[in-house]
Parts: sequence; structure tokens; C-alpha cells
Amino acid sequence: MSETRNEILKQLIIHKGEYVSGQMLSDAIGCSRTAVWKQVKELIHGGYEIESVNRKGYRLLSSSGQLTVTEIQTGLNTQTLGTRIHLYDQLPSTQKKAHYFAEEGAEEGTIVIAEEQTQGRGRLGRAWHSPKGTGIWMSTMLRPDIKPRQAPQLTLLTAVALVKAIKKAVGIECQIKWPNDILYKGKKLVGILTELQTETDSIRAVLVGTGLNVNQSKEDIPENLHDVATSLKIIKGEEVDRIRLIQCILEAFESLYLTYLQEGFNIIRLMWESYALTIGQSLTAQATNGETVTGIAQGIDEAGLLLLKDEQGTQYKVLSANIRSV
Ligand code: BT5
Repeated sequence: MSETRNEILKQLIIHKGEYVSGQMLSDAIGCSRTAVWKQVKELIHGGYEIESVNRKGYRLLSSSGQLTVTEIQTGLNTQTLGTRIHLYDQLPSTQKKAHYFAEEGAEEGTIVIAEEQTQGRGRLGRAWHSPKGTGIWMSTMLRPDIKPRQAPQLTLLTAVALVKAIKKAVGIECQIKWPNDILYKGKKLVGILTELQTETDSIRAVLVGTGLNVNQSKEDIPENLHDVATSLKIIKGEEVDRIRLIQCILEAFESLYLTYLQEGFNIIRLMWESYALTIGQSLTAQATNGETVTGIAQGIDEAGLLLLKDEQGTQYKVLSANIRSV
């Protein structure tokens, strides 16, 4: 998008619902009123609904439905998260791109978003279905001063942030299935993938990938996922504003992340447990000592590992990758 068009869009978003005069726009941006009109026409052509009334000016009625960095950043209430957003129409995977930026020395809080992923990835080499224009396929790059073994805590923090943001933006209450799924009525709405770049015993970067199904209709979900996946649109019965949702996610995430860095994991752990579906359930998993155990999930420990108690009352710790069945 041209610089002028971007600036006009920004002004219209800041004054959403109000008229902004052509004169005001041309003064603010430093171009002629004819140039303003030309750019407004381009915005309309791009899918924005903009009303133009003689002597009053222009009024933004609705967005194009596509993501733009300008719209995400306008009105975003964060300090660092989202100040650097790399947005693409299509990528193999936002995680892959975020790894690249991390290696290039990108600053903490750098975000990568794609409208579509052709090789979206889940854990353990699994695929993540990421169709065009319907989801939030996003990776966040962090550089926390923590040990690699503490990294699972960030997956749990992300899950809490997502649950809070979805509640705030859409009014839907979801639950967390340990460690990285957010479910609504048993169907998966969000998947989280946390990857690390490490150096001996320290972290160079954490890449937190979030895949959130937003505006898929039932037909957009592949048949093999029909029984396990859902989207906010399917739940609400109407389209959801992805821009507002991204803003809420970034704000919730940053707020929890700052709390985590200042006060430690315990407060996040308690929030996580209050949303967790897994607690009290029976499951089979490989414990950190290598044994396969079946037991009842008790909670999570201070490192973010799941605590499982078997029938004999022995307690085991379980890493996220090692749940066999629930
Ligand atoms: C996850 O893996 O749940 C982590 C998914 C992370 C995706 C994001 S999108 C942005 C960033 N860039 C990437 O390339 N990845 C991250 P896992 O727990 O392994 O779950 C994967 C399983 O979920 C698959 O095997 C399917 O069964 C199911 N699945 C695939 N696509 C789905 C979707 N869109 N919605 C719900 N379930 C899905």
C-alpha cells in the first residue's frame, strides 16, 4: 500500500465512525485534495467501505476484511509487542520466517503473520491447516532471560493470553487442554507451537506460533478435521473481526509476559489451572523418568510440567510431547 494511502487509512481508522474532511486529510498528509480522493477510491477498490459526503468528507464504515499492519497497529495498546509486524499474503510457515528474523538479530516482540500458510506446522512434524484469509497464523519472537527448561512455561502463558483475548474480543469462553490446545466444547480452536533457539544453557530466541481458526465455515475445514476442529465463526454464527482479535491477543500476551518476567511463573500457573480442562482427567503418558504411566492429572509444576498421580499415589512429571492418550 502506498505511503499516502496508508496515512489516509490511518486517519480514517483513528476517526472511525466520524467524517474526516478532504481538507483535513490533505493538510495532515501534505498532498492535494484530488490526490486524497484518488487514494480513497483505491481503498474502496481494495474492499474498504468508505462513505463520501459533500462538505463533510469521508467516513470509514467497514474494513476490507484483509489484515494490514496499519490497522493492527492503530489503537494497539502495547509497549513493544506488535511495533514490528511482518505481514505476508502467503508463507510456507510463519515459524520458519520468525526463525530467520531471530537469526538476523530481530528485536524482541517482532511478529510474523501470514494470510495463508502452505506448510503450517504443528508439533512433532504434524501439519497445521492454514487456509487463506480466515485465521490468525502468527509467530511472536521473544528473547526472555530464562533457562531452556523454563520454555514450556511460555506455551502455558500463551494459552492463557489466548483464552483471555478470545473472551474479551468475541465473548466466548474456551478451555485449555494441556499443553497447547484451546478448545471450545471439545473441538480445537487454537494450536500453539513453541520453538527455541538456544546456546549452551541459555535462550537466544523463543518463537511462539499460534494458529487460531477465526472465519472458516464448516466447508473450509478439511473432512478429516471435522470432528476435532472448529472456528469462531462456526461458534458465533457470524464473521469475527480479526484485527480487533489480534490487538486483544497482543495486549493480553504482553501484559502476562511482563508479569511473568517481573513476578515469575506462579501467577500464570494459577490462571492456567483455572482454565484447564486436563486437571482431574485420567491420561496415559511417558513420564520424565521414561516410565509409561496412567494417572490423574493434578496440576502443573513450577517449570510447566504436568503432574500425574497413579493409583498407588506416586506422582510423576510429564513433558508436553509425551502424552499418549487422554
Ligand atoms: C499444534 O500442533 O496445535 C500447533 C499448531 C501451531 C500452528 C501455528 S500457525 C502459526 C505458526 N506457524 C506454523 O507453521 N505453526 C504455527 P499439534 O498439537 O501437533 O496439533 C496438530 C494437529 O491438529 C494436526 O495433526 C491435526 O489433527 C489438527 N489440526 C491441523 N490443523 C488444524 C486446524 N486449523 N484447526 C484445528 N486442528 C487442526
